[in-house]
Amino acid sequence: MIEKIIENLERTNCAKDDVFIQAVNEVFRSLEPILNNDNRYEMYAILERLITPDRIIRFKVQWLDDNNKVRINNGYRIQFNNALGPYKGGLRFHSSVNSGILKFLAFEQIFKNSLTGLPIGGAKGGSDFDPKGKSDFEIMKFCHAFMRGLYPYIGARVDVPAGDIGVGTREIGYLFGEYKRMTHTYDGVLSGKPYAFGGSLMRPEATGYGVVYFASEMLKEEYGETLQGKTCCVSGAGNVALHTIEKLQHLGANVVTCSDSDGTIYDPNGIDLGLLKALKGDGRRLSLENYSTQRYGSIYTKKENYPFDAHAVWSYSCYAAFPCATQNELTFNDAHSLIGYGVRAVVEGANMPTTPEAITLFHSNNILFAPGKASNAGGVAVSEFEMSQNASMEKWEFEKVDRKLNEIMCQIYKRVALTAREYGRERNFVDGANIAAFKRLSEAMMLEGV
Ligand code: NDP
Ligand code: 2IT
Repeated sequence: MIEKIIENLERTNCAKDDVFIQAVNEVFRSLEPILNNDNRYEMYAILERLITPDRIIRFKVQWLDDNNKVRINNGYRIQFNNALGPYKGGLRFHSSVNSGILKFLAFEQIFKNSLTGLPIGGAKGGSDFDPKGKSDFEIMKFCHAFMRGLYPYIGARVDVPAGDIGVGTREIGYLFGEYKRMTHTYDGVLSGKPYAFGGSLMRPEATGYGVVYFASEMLKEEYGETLQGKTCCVSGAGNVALHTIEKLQHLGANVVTCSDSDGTIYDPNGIDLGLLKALKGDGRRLSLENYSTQRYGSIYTKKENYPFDAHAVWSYSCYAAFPCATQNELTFNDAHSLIGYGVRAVVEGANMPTTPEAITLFHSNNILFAPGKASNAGGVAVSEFEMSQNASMEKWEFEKVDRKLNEIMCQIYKRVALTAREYGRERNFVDGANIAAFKRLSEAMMLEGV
């Protein structure tokens, strides 16, 4: 059955859908043990319905740059599935964005959101707008124009977008301002808002902190170990990477790497987070080369000086690796290198950063591997906390959000590990996550009827 559905998917989708097909393949391969035991999945065509988005919205975004030149971009929102609650998921602004990448992200999001146990469906959106080199005013004008295309399709009980690559608190603030002007309503239609108007404390930190909470629980349960004193490699230098590094450092780990699309920093004395934030925090995008000129003992490797299909950031000895930049950034060659250097655990902060071949290699070498849909779910979980706070007009303390985030990450780990064991896939957290998420989602779809 799975083969036929994938064949059909490959036939009906276009070349840029390769990452979407990769994500579907990964999920479906995990589901074999559960599909064989229950013919209701076939009767309700659950798999076919799961890979078909409810709605793909595409709109034109026209705006004026600082020279008053007219610029045009594509805007998208893919509302994939709302069986469990309002559509929920981030917006990505990056030159690589197209409908295939957003379909993969929205598809992953429905499983991630299911795993949280919270009442949220899955969606993703964004634009091929490239924020690099744009002035603050240009970012603002673009966000306003983007929202003018998006606002008819979203709502606090309909679809609640948030941030992703290229979209942080600043962009969400501009998007919210325009939504308010267009609709005359002041409600929680976006999450990740500035604290001044409805944002939750800890949403900026949530994804990265959640990744480390998940890792700590997994390492405690599986190895009886902690991150204290351990060497860790992190990739990326954006929202997720910065807060993953921050929490790892709180727990006494030594983080020795970070990276961006142009290169990698190796700092054996431990990343200087203050310096890194000065270069990359709050949407800043200064080159990491500046880090090496300002920090004695650190080494910068430019991307073009590194062999094809391998990445400098994974060429160092570490106990745990945290890919936190983008999809398919940790390849088979990288996995081989990490294993050679003695890595014990790989915990995804980004969405699908590890290629299928690399995951197989980790599994066959008994390396603990945590898939992003489980380990990076802390961001969307705190987004849902923000929706709750907005709906009840409450403001929760930092400590309360932090405690609830920690609890939810530990619960996700337990759900994933127990499900893997129950289906004879002990320590295979990819299968555990996919099966656990699928069970909750498919039950809801069957209860709602066709
Ligand atoms: P940011 O835009 O804040 O940071 C992205 C980082 O990744 C930047 O350092 C960027 O470098 C780097 N990067 C982007 N594309 C590439 C590339 N092709 N090669 C190498 N480096 C690259 O995004 P986030 O930190 O928010 O997102 C990172 C990942 O985490 C994404 O996969 C996202 O989907 C996922 N995620 C984000 C959540 C959130 O709450 N923000 C929640 C859950 C998952 P440069 O600036 O040079 O492009
Ligand atoms: O991939 C993700 O989970 C996000 N970008 C965050 C989504 C959200 O709604 O907070």
